[in-house]
Amino acid sequence: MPELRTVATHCPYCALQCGTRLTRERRGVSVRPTDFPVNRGGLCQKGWTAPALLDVADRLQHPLVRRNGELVPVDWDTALRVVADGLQRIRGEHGPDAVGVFGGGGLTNEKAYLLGKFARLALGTSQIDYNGRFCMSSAAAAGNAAFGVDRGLPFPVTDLGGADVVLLAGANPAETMPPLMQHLRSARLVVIDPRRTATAERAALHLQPAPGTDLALALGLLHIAVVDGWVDDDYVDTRTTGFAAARQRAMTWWPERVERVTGVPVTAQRQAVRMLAEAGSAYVLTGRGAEQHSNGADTVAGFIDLALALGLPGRPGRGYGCLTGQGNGQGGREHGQKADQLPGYRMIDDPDAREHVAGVWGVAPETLPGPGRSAYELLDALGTANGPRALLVFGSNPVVSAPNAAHVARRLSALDLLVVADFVPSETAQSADVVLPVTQWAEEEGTMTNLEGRVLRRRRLQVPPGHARSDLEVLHGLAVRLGEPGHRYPTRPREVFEELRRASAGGKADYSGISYERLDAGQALHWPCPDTEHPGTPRLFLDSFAHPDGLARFAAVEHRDPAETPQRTFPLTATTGRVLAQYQSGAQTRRVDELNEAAPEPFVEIHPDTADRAGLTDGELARVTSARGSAVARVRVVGTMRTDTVFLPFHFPGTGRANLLTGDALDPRSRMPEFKVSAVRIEPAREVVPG
Ligand SMILES: Nc1nc2c(c(=O)[nH]1)N[C@H]1C(S)=C(S)[C@@H](COP(=O)(O)OP(=O)(O)OC[C@H]3O[C@@H](n4cnc5c(=O)[nH]c(N)nc54)[C@H](O)[C@@H]3O)O[C@H]1N2
Ligand SMILES: Nc1nc2c(c(=O)[nH]1)N[C@H]1C(S)=C(S)[C@@H](COP(=O)(O)OP(=O)(O)OC[C@H]3O[C@@H](n4cnc5c(=O)[nH]c(N)nc54)[C@H](O)[C@@H]3O)O[C@H]1N2
Ligand code: SF4
Ligand SMILES: [Mo]
Repeated sequence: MPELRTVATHCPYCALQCGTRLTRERRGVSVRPTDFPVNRGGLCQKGWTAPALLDVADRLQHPLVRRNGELVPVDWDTALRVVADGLQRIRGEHGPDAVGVFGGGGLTNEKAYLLGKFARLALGTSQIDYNGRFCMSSAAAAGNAAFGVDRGLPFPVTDLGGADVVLLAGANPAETMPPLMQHLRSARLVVIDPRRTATAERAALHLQPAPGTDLALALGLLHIAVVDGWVDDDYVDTRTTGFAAARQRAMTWWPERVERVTGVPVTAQRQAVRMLAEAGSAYVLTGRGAEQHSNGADTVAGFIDLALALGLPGRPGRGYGCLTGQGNGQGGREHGQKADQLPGYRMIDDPDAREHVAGVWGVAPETLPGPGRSAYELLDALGTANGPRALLVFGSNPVVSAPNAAHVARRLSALDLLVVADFVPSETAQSADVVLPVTQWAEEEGTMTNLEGRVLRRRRLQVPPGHARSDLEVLHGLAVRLGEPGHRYPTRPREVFEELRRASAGGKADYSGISYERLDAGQALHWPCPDTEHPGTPRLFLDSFAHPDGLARFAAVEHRDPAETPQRTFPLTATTGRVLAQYQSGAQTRRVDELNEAAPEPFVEIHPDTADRAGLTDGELARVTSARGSAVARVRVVGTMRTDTVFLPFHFPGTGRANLLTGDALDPRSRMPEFKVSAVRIEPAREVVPG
């Protein structure tokens, strides 16, 4: 394909997928925002600086194989043969489940689809999951249970522009999706966040609960809605089921009890409910702050219950949604890279689903493996007696981003074979046995599905440097060396998409009516889109919910404490999250000078009194310690913090990893780790004997 001078595409980072136009200038690639509806001419600092990613100094340009402890450049055939031989040997000795695959929510739809197919067919393994488990799984579990389908926002972002009131539970879009804030300009915001974030600064009402207590708060808000007479009885009767049981649970959460557990004053609780109930147009949105808990799925269910009681979901100008995170966080969870799923958001243990997908793949249904382990459980099992002995990583950097990170790094090093496909030497790639250099956004074609369920085209501007190949070519190359027919693993994204359309047909996330032609003609297509005349579905649930009876389900949920609560040795709660200028594990953004200058190092936010008691002053290094270990970070004294809580961003490597603190507790339903609560103590780093 020739190089172009300019293309319309989308930002490589988050799920907002801001529209951009890239142009090749004499001095490199320049980016401009387009008038795309989600960003309408806006970009955040990461989007503006994204072209720098295309030529970072240590861009991977050759396959690397570890020899005598060193990663050395080799040609592609050698690298792929080393991988294929290793996989064959391990499979031969230990069976197909001895090979694991770890995918990512940043992969295009085509890559996510082909990765799932490759795992189930070429490797025959059940052991595939992806980093979206750390991101979307709690909201997905609760959304599926309540509505019968899981799409982050069941309405376009632009609908928020007409809102009077928006409740944001554990989301900080002023830093994590800045251009989204223009759609919230005319709304009064209710923000639930233990920290006074940039988003909370814009709020009409900021509720500041202790981390891990959101479910008590949600139950308390439902309690107030019932007692103060705000429940929309008509809607509850005609569009939902299960209210009586949910209501009964909420009745024990009277406001004073909620205040004792969460720290949110009774008056503020009442005000929040009144604001939502009295608004003509109101939305409830959740983010990772409410979701990344060992009770994350129930917590989201609690907020959905509140939204249902107030009659919001599935009505024009109202709704519930979850702010999906990664660039293809939505599509990434629909095409079969999740342990329990097949394409079209089908379940892998459903006989009809297996038959349909096996038919498209041209194999017998019984050859498809069953469900595998969830992301953390997969990482935790690596190199153990029953766990995988080889792992292929496509699109994640778990050495930095997985919970209990020191343990995960040990598990990775216990493998016989670790293979990482990436375009930069991430911390995980640096510890691999084989590193495969791949193309990135502006060097490839494909589709992404943004947080509104809208399918978008990623377009190629230029050729990759050196010997980088696309992930699709890598999968093809490995598959044929494993003895698979090559035609099963097309390398042209459009061909993969055509197959994905057929595989998704009739599923919940039905893409069968979506084509590159329609997308290239500028059509806005939100799934489900079951045929080529279908206009797509920007708004779900307006007539009915996706359960067979058309009704939404209340969930009768009960609050429980996080896996760890503060006690004598670890008297504080550490929570974690994001800053504007860094993205995720930082593998990409820490390589962009302007972003690194804006957010150069790990830090810990702490209340002045708490800092005083710990003998800490602003700007010095602190050691934060949990039952797992310690992280070192620079102290930021912040007057608006809760005195019982500290905050660390998770974007930094080495001893600054926030995930050295986080533990192995998982939500029983979604298998989401408890990223947002660890019991810790904090002390000056200089007084601690290194070791
Ligand atoms: N700049 C930037 N933008 C990003 C990303 C990034 O890494 N950097 N990542 C993208 C991805 S993948 C995702 S998932 C999204 C995430 O987007 P957000 O959900 O907005 O991000 P977080 O910072 O993880 O969490 C949001 C807030 O939750 C709060 N919080 C912590 N504990 C609790 C709690 O117990 N209860 C409540 N209610 N709140 C709590 C934190 O203080 C934080 O302000 O962002 C996307 N956009
Ligand atoms: N403590 C704490 N930990 C967290 C969170 C938190 O809030 N707190 N949030 C969690 C959440 S929500 C998320 S989403 C995860 C994210 O954490 P990670 O999964 O580590 O995400 P990234 O840093 O985006 O890593 C993606 C890697 O894949 C590479 N990559 C990008 N695109 C492609 C591609 O198309 N192909 C290939 N082969 N490689 C690609 C990038 O260069 C990078 O090295 O972190 C989780 N970890
Ligand atoms: S908000 Fe997300 S998609 Fe938009 S420019 Fe920033 S990182 Fe890119
Ligand atoms: Mo995420």
